[in-house]
Amino acid sequence: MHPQDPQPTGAERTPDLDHTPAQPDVDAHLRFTEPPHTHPAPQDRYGNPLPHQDHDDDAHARAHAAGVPHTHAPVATPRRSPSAPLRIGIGGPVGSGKTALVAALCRALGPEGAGLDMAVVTNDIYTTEDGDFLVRHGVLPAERITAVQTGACPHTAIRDDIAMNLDAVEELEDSFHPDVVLVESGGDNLTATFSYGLVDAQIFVVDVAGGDKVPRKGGPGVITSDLLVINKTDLAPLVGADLGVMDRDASALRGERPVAFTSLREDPGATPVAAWVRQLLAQRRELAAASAG
Ligand SMILES: Nc1nc2c(ncn2[C@@H]2O[C@H](COP(=O)(O)OP(=O)(O)OP(=O)(O)O)[C@@H](O)[C@H]2O)c(=O)[nH]1
Ligand SMILES: [Mg+2]
Repeated sequence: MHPQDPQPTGAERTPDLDHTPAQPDVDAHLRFTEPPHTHPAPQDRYGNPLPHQDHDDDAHARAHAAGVPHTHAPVATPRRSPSAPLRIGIGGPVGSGKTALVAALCRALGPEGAGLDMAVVTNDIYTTEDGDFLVRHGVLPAERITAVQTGACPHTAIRDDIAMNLDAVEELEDSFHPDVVLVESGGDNLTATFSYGLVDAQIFVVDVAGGDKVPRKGGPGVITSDLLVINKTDLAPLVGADLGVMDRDASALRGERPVAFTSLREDPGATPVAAWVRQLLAQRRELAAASAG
């Protein structure tokens, strides 16, 4: 949190995400009722750093005005032209809630929500299960959802040989010119990450049912993703997971990169994650305007 931010007090107090390791706090998830956001390190279209835009940055200033907890991590930086559709990869272990998060984001950000133009690519090994699920639940028109069958380890298709996914994304972009394309990886392990040749930013989803040790085990997904989502907080009491421990361990490994706690059962619009995406989009648009001007 920036030193000039109003200091929260009492029950609404949010820990300093920038500099102070969080203390164990069983109510940690409550502090993410406001969205986390990141402060991108702006680059021009060739990847050269632009001067740091501090608190005169409009999107950032609005986040300050809303009292949003935030970090100044150099993450979620546009690697491609900031005027191109924002591509967000969603990875994480099997069953952690990736498809549920995609559905939530389509509800919150799509035509029924914030009115953004959306498209989705799902990945399964031999089926089209997740794409079918999203179509069945009507989160977007069917033609905006492409199910890729990877036929191999999910991480291969999002990191090593991204051709199938890239084709699917580009086809959707050519057809619909969406604001945001979500790419859901097949369920994998803690090492799975997306190539930044495929997506602009990546969310890694773990859930509390695997135990509160999961963030501590680290791995590239937990450590380097642009946003770590710890989902199914509603199950924490049932499995004896301490959300404070998860928050402390994740913060220790991730430094300034943000963490959001969600229960998609209780918050079907994934409020903090949707806000993070909107923040990212606003920052990209400002960068696009700055580089056009
Ligand atoms: N209790 C609870 N269940 C959830 C939550 N989010 C997702 N689920 C359930 O968890 C199960 C798995 O969710 P998915 O969204 O399919 O998980 P996934 O990560 O896409 O799974 P794969 O694509 O197979 O790796 C489903 O039955 C969801 O309804 C949550 O926040 N709380
Ligand atoms: Mg899925």
